Amino acid sequence: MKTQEVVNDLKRRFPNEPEYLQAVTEVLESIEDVYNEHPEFEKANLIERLCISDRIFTFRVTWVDDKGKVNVNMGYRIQHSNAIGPYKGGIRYHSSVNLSILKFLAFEQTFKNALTTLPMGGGKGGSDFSPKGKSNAEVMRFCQAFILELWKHIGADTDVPAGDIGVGGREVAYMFGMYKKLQGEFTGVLTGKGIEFGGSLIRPEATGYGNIYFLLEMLKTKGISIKGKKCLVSGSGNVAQYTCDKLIELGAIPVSLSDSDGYIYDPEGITREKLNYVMELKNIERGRIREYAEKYGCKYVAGGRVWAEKGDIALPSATQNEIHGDDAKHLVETGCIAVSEGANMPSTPEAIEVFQKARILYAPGKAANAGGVATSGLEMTQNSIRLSWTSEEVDAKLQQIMKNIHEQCVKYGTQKDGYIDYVKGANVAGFMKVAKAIMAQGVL
Ligand code: NDP
Ligand code: 2IT
Repeated sequence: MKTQEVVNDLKRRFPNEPEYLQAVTEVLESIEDVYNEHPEFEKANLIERLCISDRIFTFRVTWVDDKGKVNVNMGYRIQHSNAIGPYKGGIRYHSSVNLSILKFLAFEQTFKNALTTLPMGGGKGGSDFSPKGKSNAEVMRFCQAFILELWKHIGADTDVPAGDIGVGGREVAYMFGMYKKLQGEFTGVLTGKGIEFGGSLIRPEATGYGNIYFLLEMLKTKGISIKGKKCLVSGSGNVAQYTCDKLIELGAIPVSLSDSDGYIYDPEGITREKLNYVMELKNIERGRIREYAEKYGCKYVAGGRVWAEKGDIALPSATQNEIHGDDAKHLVETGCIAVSEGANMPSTPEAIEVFQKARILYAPGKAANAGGVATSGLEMTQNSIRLSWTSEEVDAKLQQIMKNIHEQCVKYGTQKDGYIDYVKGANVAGFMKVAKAIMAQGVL
């Protein structure tokens, strides 16, 4: 297999899908050597079978807004691979959602889920519907209309969706309620459910906490403490909030947050009290991060990205391709020692190259943010055994899983000079597990 040949072929077949091609290229470049050591993989055409999703559902979602207007959005679910378990992955509601973005996410999810050590395949879904500015009733009607189409394709043992951008506890609950009504069964079909109806403790916190647990493992390889480190965090949603929460608990100093309108920079640090305000602002009032700057009198940059500031550690937690090559150069030049990705594919290939050339600690999302889906896996386990574990139990399992993912990265990614290439480590470890499962199950 030659990466460039495969990518050229995929480019010809999917010319308008840059994010998908970006994610595939990165994985193929990482695995090229190990793949070529296994001629049986090539014989089984494993590459095409891994890059092309099992199936993709595309549908129209029709819903009525508060003014009585009938609206139409696109709906999608990508069932990428169920080689190692039921399809599993979040649902994204954002105006930018298209097939390319969901295909990249479903592809990445497959390897990420393999890394968690839990039996979950890869999938992703979503819509170009934007919950921003919509009333609760509108969001509910949209979620119900979305599930009215999707319910026949999902199930606790077939495909288990969860949250992602624009889909949090509120949306999961509406979708779960509609699924339950249509199916006539109370099952663990979605994860990220409310605690009263089958959700897991620590699932809301899991992605942000997991990212910091992974970061701690990386820092440990260099004997560096997180205490007192200034941390640039982007986004201000679920992942960003619980990233800040854990940083504060550990004595680090989160100094920034952002949303799609701009960013705030608070050199004094985002304290627990300020974070509580952000949670209220974003999760209940559904306001803009600009309001933080107005309340606490700090800097707000409309349209800017937090990477223009200076920090010891960068924790991108908003969206794909939010760190460009120039941002990466600026971060490295101003003393950033570690980048750990809460978001999926937030660094462009140019940015990754800058981080790795500078030999700083750099963890790709599929390793560092796997704590979210891992805890979804733990929610599925609790649903299956009809029990609920305590926060301490779930948190301990999450910490163990993040440690284990770090170990897999070290095993497969350590270079001759001792530098740990976490991109290679994560991609090779995830790939080998999925590849072995596909090979064992025959040509399907
Ligand atoms: P939320 O919807 O809770 O928050 C997303 C945040 O990112 C918001 O502040 C949003 O701003 C900002 N954002 C979204 N899109 C853009 C954009 N195009 N440009 C600039 N800012 C943007 O989502 P999550 O916190 O759940 O997700 C954040 C990232 O983490 C995503 O990449 C997601 O795929 C990834 N992730 C999430 C997991 C989870 O468990 N939730 C698990 C693993 C990864 P605004 O409000 O203005 O839209
Ligand atoms: O990108 C991700 O891993 C998620 N959005 C979480 C998926 C899940 O099934 O919990």
